[in-house]
Amino acid sequence: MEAGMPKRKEPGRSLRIKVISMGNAEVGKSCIIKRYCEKRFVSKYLATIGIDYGVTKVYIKDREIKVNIFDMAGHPFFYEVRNEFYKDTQGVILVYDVSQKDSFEALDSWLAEMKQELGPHGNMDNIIFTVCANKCSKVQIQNVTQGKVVLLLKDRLAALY
Ligand SMILES: Nc1nc2c(ncn2[C@@H]2O[C@H](COP(=O)(O)OP(=O)(O)O)[C@@H](O)[C@H]2O)c(=O)[nH]1
Ligand SMILES: [Mg+2]
Repeated sequence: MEAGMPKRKEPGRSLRIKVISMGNAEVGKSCIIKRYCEKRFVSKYLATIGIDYGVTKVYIKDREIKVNIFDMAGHPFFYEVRNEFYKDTQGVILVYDVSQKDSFEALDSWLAEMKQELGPHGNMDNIIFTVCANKCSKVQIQNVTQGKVVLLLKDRLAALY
């Protein structure tokens, strides 16, 4: 290789992982994903139609990991589109808005939708779930306490799966 040429990645060393976002419409799913993948924040609300897509790369121990994020539309209308994207998921970002208690309580039904779409033989044991409390700038009207989040993670997730 010529001196000064950028080193090319070895083919086959790149891993891909699939992550999906779940949560009610307008809780901020698309903003979180755009911020993470494109380092920008969108203050205007642009409703996701069906599915949006974000991609970024991370490096773990020099190994390139391509993170493919499928950003689901939260509106019930898009159920038929969403249900195509649940399978082969390795990571889930569950998002709620700290100022909208309903959006926290809805996380259960998002998990139930996923479970239903994966069917009786779908295995959720190896999927990593992350709960993301968004719009913390509205923290003074926060309706969901940290204790409740712990309860959801410990009891409800364990009971469901
Ligand atoms: N105050 C505040 N607004 C936010 C935050 N994140 C997103 N938003 C706004 O909330 C609205 C909905 O965001 P969006 O990401 O499209 O929601 P989605 O429907 O869950 O994908 C947009 O107007 C965003 O600018 C946040 O952390 N704080
Ligand atoms: Mg969206």
